[in-house]
Parts: sequence; C-alpha cells; structure tokens
Amino acid sequence: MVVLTKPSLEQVSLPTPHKPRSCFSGIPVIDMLEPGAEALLVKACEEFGLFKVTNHGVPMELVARLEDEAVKFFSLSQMEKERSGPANPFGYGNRKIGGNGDVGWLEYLLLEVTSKSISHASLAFLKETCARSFCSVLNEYIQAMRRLASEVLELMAQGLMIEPRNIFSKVVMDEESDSVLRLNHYPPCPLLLQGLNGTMTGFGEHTDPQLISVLRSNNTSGLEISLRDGTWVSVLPDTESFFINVGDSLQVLTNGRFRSVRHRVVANGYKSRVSMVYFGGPPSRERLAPLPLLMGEGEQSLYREFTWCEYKRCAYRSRLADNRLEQFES
Ligand code: GA4
Repeated sequence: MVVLTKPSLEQVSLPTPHKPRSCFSGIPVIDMLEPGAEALLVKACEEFGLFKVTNHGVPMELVARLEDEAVKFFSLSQMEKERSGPANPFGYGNRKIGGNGDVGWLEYLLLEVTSKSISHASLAFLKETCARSFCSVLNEYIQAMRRLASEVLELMAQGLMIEPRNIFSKVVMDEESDSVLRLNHYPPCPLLLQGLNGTMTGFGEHTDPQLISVLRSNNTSGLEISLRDGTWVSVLPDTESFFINVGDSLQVLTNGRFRSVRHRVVANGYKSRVSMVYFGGPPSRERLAPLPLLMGEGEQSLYREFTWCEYKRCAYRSRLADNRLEQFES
C-alpha cells in the first residue's frame, strides 16, 4: 500500500463522530453484458439509487494509472498542493467542502470537465503542480467515464422502455455538458486510534446533483448509503467494479421513480481511501422536468421545470446535507 503524507491539522472544527454501521451485502450487481441487465438496472435505481457494474469495458490498467497519479499528487508537500487551490469550487481542497461551512476528513482535487477533457481553467492550475502524464491520463479517464455513463444511461432508457434510447445519455454527451471529476484522498484518521468512540465523517451525507455519478475506490471501506427506510449501511469496496449513483437530476427526469441516493464517507483509522468520481451533468441551459413519456395517466408532476444553471445556483448556496430538490417541487 502507498503511504501518503499526513495532512497538517488546520484550524477547522472537526466533523462530528457517529456510530459505525453494519456491512450491507445487498448492493445490486449489474453485469453490463448480461441479457436482461436493463430491467435489473431499473429495479436497482428504484430500490437503492445505487448499484455496481461489472463487464464495464473500462481497462483496469487505465484506472490504476490514474490512481497512481492521484496518489503522487496527494503525496506532494502541502505547499505544492496548495498551489492548485483553494477549491473555489474547482481546484485542490483540504477539509473544507463547498463554501458554506461543511468540513470532512479529506483532501481532494475537483476538476471541471467540458465535453471531452478537463476545462482550460482546471488545466491551468493543474499545470502548476503536475506532470503532463497526469493531465493526459485524466483526459483518457474522462473519456472512458463519459462512455460508461452514456452506456448505463442508455440501458436505463431501454429498461424504462422509452425512446429514443439516448434520451438520458444525450444530456451528458452534449458538447456543453457540465460534468465534474473528483479525486478524493481520505487519510487515516489518528483520532480513531486514540479511543475516539465511533467514526469520523470523511464526506458528510448528501445526494449528488447531476444525472449519474460513476465511482471507483481503492480497497479501503468508507462508503455508506441510506436505504429507503432511512437506515445507514456500509458498502464494501470493490476495486474491479464501478459504483453508479442516481443523482437529483435523474430523480427529476423520472418524476421520482429513480431515487437519488443519500450517501456519505467515513474515515478509516489505519488506511488511506482514494476514490475517483465522475459526475455526469447536463449543459447549463438544459431544462429539467419530469419526462411526459414516463408519466402514467393522471400522474402529477412532482417538480416544476428549472434549468441546470438555476439548480446549481441554489446548490452552491446550500449545505451538503440539504435537500436541494425541495425548492423545485411543484
Ligand atoms: C456533491 C457532489 C459532488 O462532490 C460536487 C459537490 C460540490 C462541491 O464539493 O463543490 C457541493 C456538493 C456536491 C453539493 C452542494 C454544494 C456543492 C458542495 C456543496 C456544499 C462536486 C457537486 O457537484 O455537488
């Protein structure tokens, strides 16, 4: 295992500890090449808002290359990393999440993604600290994530039996789609070894704003999800699969049939967790509203129409745990 440098303790209040959760083995596994995958996928989005995909076609060698580069970046000195920060919202961030007082036991690199690569702005601050190899593997990875996100979204449309098949995927494949790549490092939390009773929040509970998120982590646990009845369970890591989350935008398009999953990450006492998350979002001007094709006879629309730009404006004013869709309910 790679040992990452310990981040310095900052003058930031620590997140509140909470009780550890039991491991949940019921996360749906969807083999993307299996006939009938689309129906299983729809069921998973309705029941959990989270599932993992196998036979996804993403070369594991590419995943390993990006993870190595991420580890190299997080192993730089604090001063060097901070040349790519502070995250506002993009760039290198340490402990602070968003701009409204949320904190977590992590450091991260948040990158803006425009259609096929990292944006010029994100590239500019990365160039300060990173080798060209990092930028090129990032762009390769983004391409692979876009392809995977699009295939999963197409299977969803197929499973819901709506046409055209690219009804969801075209939103994230659009030239102007507004997506994000997040590299997270959750360092081991020494307080957990000093008799702290409970666990430490790495990334507080929230739902993702976009359509779908594609997550891959190393072999360190930490991800927890809230089930339909509100119980929190811990999700075992799986280095070979990708976890797919339903985001708020997809919940709106499906009029609440698919659920954006509330999730969080807890820190580990011994091991670093490194995760890489691609968030597939719509173009700024995209209008979001329940698709009439998915509404049954007499079914009421749960949300009024709004643009992604409007949603984002509200999101950046919110705290992580807020229900950001509430204000768009009809
Ligand atoms: C949650 C999902 C993604 O990580 C993210 C986060 C974003 C940020 O870290 O800047 C936000 C959060 C996320 C939702 C509410 C706002 C914005 C922090 C925050 C408090 C990159 C995203 O798109 O939304």
